[in-house]
Amino acid sequence: MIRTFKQHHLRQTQLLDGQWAFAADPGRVGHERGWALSFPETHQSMFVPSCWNNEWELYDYEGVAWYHTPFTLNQGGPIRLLFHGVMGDAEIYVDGQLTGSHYGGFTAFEVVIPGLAAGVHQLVVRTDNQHTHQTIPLERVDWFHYGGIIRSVELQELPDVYLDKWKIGYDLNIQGRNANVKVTGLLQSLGQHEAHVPLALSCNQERVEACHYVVPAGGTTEISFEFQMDDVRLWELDDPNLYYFQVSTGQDDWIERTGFRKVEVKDRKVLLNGEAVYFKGVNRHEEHPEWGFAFPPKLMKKDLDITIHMGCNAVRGSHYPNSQYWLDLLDEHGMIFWSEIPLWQYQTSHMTDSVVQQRAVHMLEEMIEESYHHPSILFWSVNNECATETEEGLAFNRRLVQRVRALDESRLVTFATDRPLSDITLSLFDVIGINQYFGWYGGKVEQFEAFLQEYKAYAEKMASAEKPVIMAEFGGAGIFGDVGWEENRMFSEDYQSAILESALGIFRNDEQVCGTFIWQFSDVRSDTLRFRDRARGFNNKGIVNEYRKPKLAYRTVKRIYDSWEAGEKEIEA
Ligand code: ADA
Repeated sequence: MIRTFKQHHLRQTQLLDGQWAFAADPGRVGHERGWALSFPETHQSMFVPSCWNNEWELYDYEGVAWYHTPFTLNQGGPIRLLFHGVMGDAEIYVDGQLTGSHYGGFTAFEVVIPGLAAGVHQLVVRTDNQHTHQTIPLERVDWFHYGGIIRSVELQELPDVYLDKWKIGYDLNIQGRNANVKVTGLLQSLGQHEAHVPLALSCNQERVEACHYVVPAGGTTEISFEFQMDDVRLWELDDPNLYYFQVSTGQDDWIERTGFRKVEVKDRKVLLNGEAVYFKGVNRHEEHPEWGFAFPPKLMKKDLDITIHMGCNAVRGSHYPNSQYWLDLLDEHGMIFWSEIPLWQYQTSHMTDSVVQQRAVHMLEEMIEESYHHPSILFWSVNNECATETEEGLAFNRRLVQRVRALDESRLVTFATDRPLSDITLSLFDVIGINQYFGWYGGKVEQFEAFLQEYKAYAEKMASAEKPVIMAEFGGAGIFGDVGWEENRMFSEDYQSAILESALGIFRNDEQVCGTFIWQFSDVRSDTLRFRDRARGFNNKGIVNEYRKPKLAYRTVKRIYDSWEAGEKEIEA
């Protein structure tokens, strides 16, 4: 499952998911031995999508691996292979030929082949999830570097003229409930002859426009439709209306879904459709001990049910772009999402490295392009806990923020800083995310109060006092089942719950704070090689454990979040 709705009725698509041949390549000999053309006979089988670190003997494996599957085309012609997520550096071979490559684990990429004969073909993927000082994320992170083809692989058979890069943008007038909508895209020809193509656009199955276009042989025709929509039903948290747009040529089609809503910042508040929202959130890794990053749709629904039951209205997708199915669920349930790239704890040496810079920009571009239509996403976040007190950090983040704004003016740009009292990048952002762990890594939880005062003074000095603050991470670890009589005993469920209760109370009473994202939703597997102090090999700050069993903190947070209303009125009450 890729989306919760069908994106094509006409375009022939098939999922290539299932058992593929698999060979780990710790010695990196596959190229030399020609595995792209002749796969090693001593292979094992591996389910796609999945993470190899959930399989026998590959628990800790980080490095190169090769995958192979045959696929069959009933008719010859152009094809598009769509990889929804391959960890690391990927190379794609069809019938032994290198046909595409991609860097970065959490965003989709495609390989278009203009002509392939009917019959059976061989698809080989080589992927390398070795992490270094130039990868995103870096080698040292506080989660696990799962490897593999983590999301579905799709084979699409394309007509000679196909639809590509379609996008829905709009300007919304909230009072008038109308929108100027712009739908743009390309007609791409892979054919030998000029083509005359009919094109129809509809919204919720009602025809909006229909025209004919000429597409030169092997060329591209750009299309743009602009029209006004009246009586628009907004995407609201308690009434998340969604609109389906369909473009069709009669031979090819593209269906996308979006919602109409406006997000802006005013007087230290984030406004959604003109109303202040208080974010009752959690940080969630899209990870599970049995599936790694290949998180099954059924469990996504379960995580969604748990977060809604807990009284949340927002999730931070820490620390990488999440799958489209999850975002679809959030869209459908009126939940807010903060989306980010895994730029986690980069120091100046990393941020001045041109390879890192280029990869980061590219990941942002891919994240925004892939997830652009989800109304649930209000925030694009460009980094987490990087050296943003330095000039190098400032220059790098300026570049990232500019790129995000150039691609999407309709959302807020944010980041999560763990050095808020010396951060020199505050002015770049719409909303300031702060990560602080008083009561856990040092100090007492009550210190949050004084800290927020200090931050206020610092933000004034940095001409950023009007920017809303989100407490993007805070919390402590609690080992599931470890409850007792002692007060403030670290790692007990009791102490974890106490930290969250006090912290949430302090944040809710501070007028510059407009939301709280608890660290974290569930316990996640950590990297014991590089993070040696993580008990059980997990980051235990989840308010549910890795199997989604609630800890005491879960019940505490539910009680608190349920007692908060989302709007501004209640803050004053
Ligand atoms: C950081 C980081 C998280 C997690 C957390 C913790 O703030 O952003 O990914 O590692 O600390 O548990 O210490």
